[in-house]
Amino acid sequence: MPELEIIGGPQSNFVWATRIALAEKGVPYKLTAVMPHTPDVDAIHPLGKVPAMRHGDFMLCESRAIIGYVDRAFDGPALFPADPKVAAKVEQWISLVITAFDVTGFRPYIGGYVFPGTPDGSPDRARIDAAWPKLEQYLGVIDKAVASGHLVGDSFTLADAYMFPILFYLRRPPESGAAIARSKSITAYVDRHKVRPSVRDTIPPPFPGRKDPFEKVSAASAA
Ligand SMILES: N[C@@H](CCC(=O)N[C@@H](CS)C(=O)NCC(=O)O)C(=O)O
Repeated sequence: MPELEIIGGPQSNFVWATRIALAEKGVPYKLTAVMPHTPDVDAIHPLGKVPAMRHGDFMLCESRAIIGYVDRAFDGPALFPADPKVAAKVEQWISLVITAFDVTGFRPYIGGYVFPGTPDGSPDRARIDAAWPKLEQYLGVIDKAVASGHLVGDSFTLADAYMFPILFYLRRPPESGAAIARSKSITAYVDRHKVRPSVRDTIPPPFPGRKDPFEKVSAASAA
């Protein structure tokens, strides 16, 4: 079997969800930590997004497709529950993360802090303020959805693998951090899953060579 290669920086929430899935499956792989829109990525993803994947001469992109391929092509525990209704619920939450929570909430909001594109690197307030109301609404929905400790049933599923990275990151910016601190269930959900080996072992390092945009916030809240 050729070596599996996952292409994309570990800080990406979708690369992280994919790595959690591979750890759950017990599949070894090489991580090529590159940014979107770099040659290795552009050669595989038509829109230059991460993650991308290489397995011998087979190339693939989109986290859900990569996870589905690995689940079918490799030995190891099945990544989806056998029960059709439970598996469908897992797919439902993955879809909600990919098509709504991430793209119209988390991404524009966190991007305003982490990739502000402002001349001095300060947060892009206009982008953050525009994204926050929708994200706040999503956090209310998510708070209810994770009340039992899992998105689906009573065990960790791929739905949690997709949801966890977003909530982990959102604890640090001021607006989302305060909303999560006020929420009934999200902190307990993050604390429960961050010690799961597949999650704990894939927690991303900070972006290399970049200033931590939440340094001041963390120092203030630690004081
Ligand atoms: N639906 C894609 C989303 C991938 C995605 O949005 N990746 C981000 C990094 S977390 C990216 O590459 N962004 C660059 C861009 O959108 O141009 C998946 O599930 O893999």
